[in-house]
Amino acid sequence: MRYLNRLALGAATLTATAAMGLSPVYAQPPAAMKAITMSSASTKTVPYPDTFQAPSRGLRVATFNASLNRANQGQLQLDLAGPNDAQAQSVAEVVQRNAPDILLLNEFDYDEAGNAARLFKANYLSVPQRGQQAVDYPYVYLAPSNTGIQSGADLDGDGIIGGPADALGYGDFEGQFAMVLFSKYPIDAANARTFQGFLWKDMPNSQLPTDHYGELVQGVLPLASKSMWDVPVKVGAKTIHVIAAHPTPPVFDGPEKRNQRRNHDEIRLISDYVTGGKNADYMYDDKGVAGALKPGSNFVIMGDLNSDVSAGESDPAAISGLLGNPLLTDPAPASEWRGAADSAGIGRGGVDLNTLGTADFGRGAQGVLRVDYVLPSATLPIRDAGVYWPAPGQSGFDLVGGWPPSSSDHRLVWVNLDVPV
Ligand SMILES: [Ca+2]
Repeated sequence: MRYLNRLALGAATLTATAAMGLSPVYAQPPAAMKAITMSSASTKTVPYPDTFQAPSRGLRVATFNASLNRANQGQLQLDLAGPNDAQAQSVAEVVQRNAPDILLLNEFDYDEAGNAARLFKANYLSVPQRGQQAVDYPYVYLAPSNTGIQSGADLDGDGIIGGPADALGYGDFEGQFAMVLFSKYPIDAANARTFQGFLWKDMPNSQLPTDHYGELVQGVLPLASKSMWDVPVKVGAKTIHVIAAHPTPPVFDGPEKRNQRRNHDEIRLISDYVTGGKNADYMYDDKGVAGALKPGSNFVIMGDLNSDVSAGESDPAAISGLLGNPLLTDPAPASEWRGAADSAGIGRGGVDLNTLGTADFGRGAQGVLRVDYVLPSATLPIRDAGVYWPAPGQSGFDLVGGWPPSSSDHRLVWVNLDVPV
């Protein structure tokens, strides 16, 4: 998530960089910062494979916050209309090197026709990036997001109505920071469920800040900052439910802690959904169907959950509860590079050497946190898991090193499941 970077840029800068065809977020970093980044190569290096095309890996599922969001509606489609967007190339190369069978991308701007997803497939994933093998995903799922939909109320309490922080989910336009699911296996879209419209006030014992949000606001405010999906994927004889979400970052709060609380409850919704039973009877999907996932279902929770159990500004209770849910397995994937925390420099508030880290928010921010998760149900045996975070000197480092990295501030997280394919 690059709110900080984007907010730090003035409108004039945005306009100028847009006119040059550059994404402002990916403008070249100051040389000094780059030098500091590159000088951290003293970290130990370990062998890192060029590719994960192992023949006996089982089913690979992965989540990746790809930062393929843009400042203006339609810009992502323009950027992807040709094959030369440098950031999209880097993202595609990360995907190709890991070659997941089922892939969730967070922060992928939504358009109803799915043009951006189609263009990303045709012009990037289908094109070998620097010698990698192309990847093909015949099945794609996308759905609307609450981001950028104006609430008509002053949600952030700054005395002004309008702007990204007054939208139902933070965003400059409808569908910014949305998500998309790619799959090599058939997606049962007819039986997919979405929870975009579920109202926060309808969660029992929620953390909804009722002092901050009046009754009128409570009547329209959804819990999901984007959405929560249950997308069934048919893999051989099995149906695996991909539970996808991207809870709001627990930052940019006032004393009411509205975002921290929403993040907590968005994660709790996921845990309640896969747990089911009486405690989950409260939830209803966008078709009006009540209730949670059927007990005994195979599922994989995927997404940037914006919460680390041990660092950052989230309330760790929800993520701790989710990771401890006995119905799922936390594979706790680590990156091979123990020095991953050094990629953006120093000053990371006690989370040096966070080997479970999946995102680097940089110096002066929150440093390296574990926020991206792939959590399979206990019914699905796990072979192995990892975070794609090559070290300096290793193949692929230039995709994730430097500041900002050429691909994303997040890393791809993968899990290999022992599922017949
Ligand atoms: Ca406002």
